[in-house]
Amino acid sequence: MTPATVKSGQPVEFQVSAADVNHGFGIYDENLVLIAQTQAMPGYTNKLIHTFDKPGKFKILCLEYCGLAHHVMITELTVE
Ligand SMILES: [Cu+2]
Repeated sequence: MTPATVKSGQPVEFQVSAADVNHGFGIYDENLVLIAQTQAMPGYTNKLIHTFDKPGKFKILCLEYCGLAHHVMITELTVE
């Protein structure tokens, strides 16, 4: 994900696509509560606009079972 750091209080546009099969793109707060989500689909770019109201570390997890590596589809977003 580029960039991996965004600012709080400003809308962030996520452009989400996939290179192989359908995936889910879920953003979770520090308590692992889902706060925003969209689908990641091959050949299509979904736009998700979210404004983070506070700084912190957020997790991005795949929301749709996509294959054997589904459980390792995780990354972190820093909100300053
Ligand atoms: Cu998955």
